[in-house]
Formats: sequence, C-alpha cells, structure tokens
Amino acid sequence: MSDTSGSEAFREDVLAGLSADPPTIPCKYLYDAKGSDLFERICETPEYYVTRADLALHETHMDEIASMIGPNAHVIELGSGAGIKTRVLLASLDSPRAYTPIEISAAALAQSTRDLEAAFPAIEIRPVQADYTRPIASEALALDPPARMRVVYFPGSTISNFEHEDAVAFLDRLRRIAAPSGAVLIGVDLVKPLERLLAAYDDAGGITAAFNRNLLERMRREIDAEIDAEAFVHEARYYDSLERIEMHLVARYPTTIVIDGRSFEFAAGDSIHTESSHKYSVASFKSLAEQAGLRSEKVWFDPDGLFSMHWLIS
Ligand code: AVJ
Repeated sequence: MSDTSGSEAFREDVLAGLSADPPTIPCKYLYDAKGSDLFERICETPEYYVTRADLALHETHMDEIASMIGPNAHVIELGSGAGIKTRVLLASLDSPRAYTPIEISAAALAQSTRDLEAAFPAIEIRPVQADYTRPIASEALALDPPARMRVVYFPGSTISNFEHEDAVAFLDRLRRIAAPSGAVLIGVDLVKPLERLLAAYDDAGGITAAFNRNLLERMRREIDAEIDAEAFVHEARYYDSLERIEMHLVARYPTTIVIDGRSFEFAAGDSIHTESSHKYSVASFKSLAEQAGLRSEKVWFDPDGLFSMHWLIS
C-alpha cells in the first residue's frame, strides 16, 4: 500500500536529494507555515530589495500596464493573490471580467478570495485550488462568454527558482494558458553586482539563515531525521557562470544525518543545496521566453533599475 501523504513525499524527496551528488533538497520544502512566515520577514529586511522593487514597479507603471491590458480582461494569477501587488493591479484595470487565483493551499486561497471579494465587489473572483506547476484543467479557467483577453500574471520573480530548462517548459505552459490572444505578465529579478545579491540572500539580521535552517527543523519534525542542526550554517553563493544565487546548508565539522536507518555523511565544508535564485538581464530573459514561443513586447523597471516585468505574447 502506498502512503501518499505530504510527509511521505517529503521523506522520499529528502532521501533522494541527500543521495544525489551534490546533495540537493527541492526548494519548495522551505515554504512550510514557519518558512512562509520567515519568507515574509525576509521581504521586510533592508537587504532584500526584491519585494519593494517589484511593488515600486507596479506603482510606477500600473497605468500603462492597465492600458495594455484594456477592458473586459480575465486575470489569472499563479499564486494566491494575497499580496498588495494584486490589489494595485486589480484597482487599476478598466472593467475587468474576472480574476482567478491558482493556489495549492486551500486556506491561503480561501482567505485571499474573501479579502479580494470584499475589496473588489465588482470583480468576479474565481479561485482554483491547484498546484500551478502542474497542468491546469482548461474548464477551470473557461469563462462564458469568454473575456476579451487573458492575462497570466506571475509577479515576484518566482520564475527565479526554476532551472532554465524547467523555466522554458513552465513559460510554454503559461503561453498555452494565455492563448490565443492573451499575454503573460511576469516579474523577473535582474542581474546586479555581487555584493548586493549576496547581502539580499544573507541579511545581517539572520532571517534568511533562519529560513534556510528551518528546513533542518522540518526534517526533524516531520520525518524524524536525526540531525545535529548546530553542525550546519547558512551560506549564500553567487555563481557567475550560471547567473544565480544558491543557498546552501554547509557543515562546519564532520557530521551525519540519519533517516530511516540510512546515514548521510558530511565532511567539514560539504553542503546541502536548498534553493537557487536565477537572475536575468533583459536580453537573457527575452531569449528564455523565445525558447517557449513567447516574445517580450514591453519591459518595465522599478525606479532604481533593480527589477523588471515583461509583457510576453505569442
Ligand atoms: C520567492 C524565489 C522570489 O529567489 O528571491 C528569497 C526566494 N529565498 N530569499 C528569491 C528567496 C531566499 C525568492 N523567490
């Protein structure tokens, strides 16, 4: 009999990830309830510019973005839409037809649906509970009569978590959701000097370190992993050739993690890779989008030039 509970998937992914070379655990496991809270606190640190820049971009350019979207649009967001950016967008649109948040967490979806219904009584809110990294049933998104255009909205540079190949496959799915005459509106963090990037992923207050180390706590809590958590420290590294930040949990001294009687040994300096955050130039993101059959028709930036948002059409 197979156990398909969340913990079993976590256990299998951790066992497979720690067996890999180099050891890597999928970054989605950073975002349990505690991890999601810590991520929100990261967004408030002085070093983590991403969230503030994305919001500033929205506030600076929303009139132009709204005029490109036009009236009678169906906005489909990957993620719950609980954030302030969604409100800036919805508040700016000219008679939108409907808004669909797609979100895996039923609780987060219900909460944001209630909030948005109260804030935007004139907009039809059509929540879909689903894992947006998987194909979405087209009936769940269909409107009768159809909207004038679909806008697939993916702010926050979550695309940064994807390896390039997976990012292309994901963008290809967004293109098909937007088809035939819609657009993809996507936030993308920009490449920038090393010091700025490293600070953003290793804030002085230690919030990002706590966020990363929470994964070890989660392994102890949910799958009874035996871990000397003190042995591991948070590290952010920038790999120039890959144009990405990597978060690691690095062993300070030799240590062993034991799960289900299986031992995983770490020498001092060995690490577990826990998240990647890919950075793009306008040109490198355009070429990524092209590989997915999408053309970047317009790019906006925040006033400090840290963050970008692309308008992609097929
Ligand atoms: C949620 C993927 C946009 O890569 O900047 C922030 C995740 N991890 N600090 C990012 C993250 C540590 C974040 N994204």
